[in-house]
Amino acid sequence: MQSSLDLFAPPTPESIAIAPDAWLLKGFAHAQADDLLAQIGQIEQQTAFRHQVTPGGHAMSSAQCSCGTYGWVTDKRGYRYTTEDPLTDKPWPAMPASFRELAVRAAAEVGFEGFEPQSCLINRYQTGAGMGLHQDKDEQDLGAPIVSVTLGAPITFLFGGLLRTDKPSRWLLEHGDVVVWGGVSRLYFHGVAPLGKRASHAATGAVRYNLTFRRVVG
Ligand code: MD6
Ligand code: FE
Repeated sequence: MQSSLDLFAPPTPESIAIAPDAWLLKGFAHAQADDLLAQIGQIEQQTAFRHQVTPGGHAMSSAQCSCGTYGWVTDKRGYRYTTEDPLTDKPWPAMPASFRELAVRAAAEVGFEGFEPQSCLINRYQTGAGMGLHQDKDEQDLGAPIVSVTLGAPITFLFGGLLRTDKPSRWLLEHGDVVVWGGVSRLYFHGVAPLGKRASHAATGAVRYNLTFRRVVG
């Protein structure tokens, strides 16, 4: 008996081009999502989510921590990467192998072979938290892509252009979705709309996590 239609095969993840050299991989991390959330719980025991302060003196609405060789830090002195967590004065928690493998696989899926992330910033959004339009430009290595993973409650992602005034397109990011971008759009402005009052997911309740994998130095 043979059939070309396997009703039990998982759906092939859809890859949607959202800008030049930028893709939304729907559900790409869905099968690993429980493991990723468990790893966040482990990381949280070695560091802590904190509302960092921008150079302008505003506390960010998302709470953040990092894992990997470098962590992203902001305070009144500016934005930068550090090898130590300023809360513990110890190195950031190690990046779990499952995090790295997912990021490498997602990057390769859209043609960025050999991506080796050095940093994973973990953002935690609660109701009303968002992130205004910004560029990711604190990395020395702008040749490498960025891989971003959504876990938990859905949020609206805004993807603009090279100018802050470019009108952003809007994309719903759901549990297990992965965004990969680099190349032409590496410095495009982007952000997320405030997490909606009714946004929730069985695995996290009214919380959304975002993992952002980056290469920091060449
Ligand atoms: C977020 N993400 O999704 C915020 N930056 O919560 C980002 O700022 C971001 O998703 C660079 C690349 C991918 C991203
Ligand atoms: Fe960003």
